[in-house]
Amino acid sequence: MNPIFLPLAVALSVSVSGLATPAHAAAGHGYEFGAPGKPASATRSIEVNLADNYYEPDAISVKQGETVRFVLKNSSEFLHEFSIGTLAAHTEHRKEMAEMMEMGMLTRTGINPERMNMDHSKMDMSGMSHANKGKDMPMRHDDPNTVLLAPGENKELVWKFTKAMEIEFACNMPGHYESGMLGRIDFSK
Ligand SMILES: [Cu+2]
Repeated sequence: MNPIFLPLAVALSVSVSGLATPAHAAAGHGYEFGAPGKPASATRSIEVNLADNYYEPDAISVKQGETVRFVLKNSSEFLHEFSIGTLAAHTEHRKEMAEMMEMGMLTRTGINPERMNMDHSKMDMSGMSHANKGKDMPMRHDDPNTVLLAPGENKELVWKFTKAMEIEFACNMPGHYESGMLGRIDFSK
């Protein structure tokens, strides 16, 4: 297995015969501050606009125990991320995103499926027919605290905030966080 692929699999999983799943689990991706929420349990929606390179709003307030439905819209011309996490997790995730950019799996405007297929073929997928590659290995982004939005795209993320701690939402595309694409999450009583 390409050693570079392992962190990538965590951030931007591909369903490769379940390979991504054990890697994911082994990385111990529990979230101390919360968990993916059920849409039906959401008590509130928060709309967040993703722009170049900032969020509107750039701060939100949540209650401990609350499930929030984030309604996300990328109104810009570039690929952006909405990821909820600790500062340390975001720092790690930025390294993974930088690697994905270097490998051409991500570009400034989107995900590169051709490059993704190339990387699959390095992972003993050589026996599979080309047709199956496309069909059986759809790319999915299954880190449940993170979504990637292509230009113009709308997505939702439902999150249950279980523990008040220092977290933020952030875009870890190279250079974006550094230029201010992050948002504060405050816990209210
Ligand atoms: Cu961004």
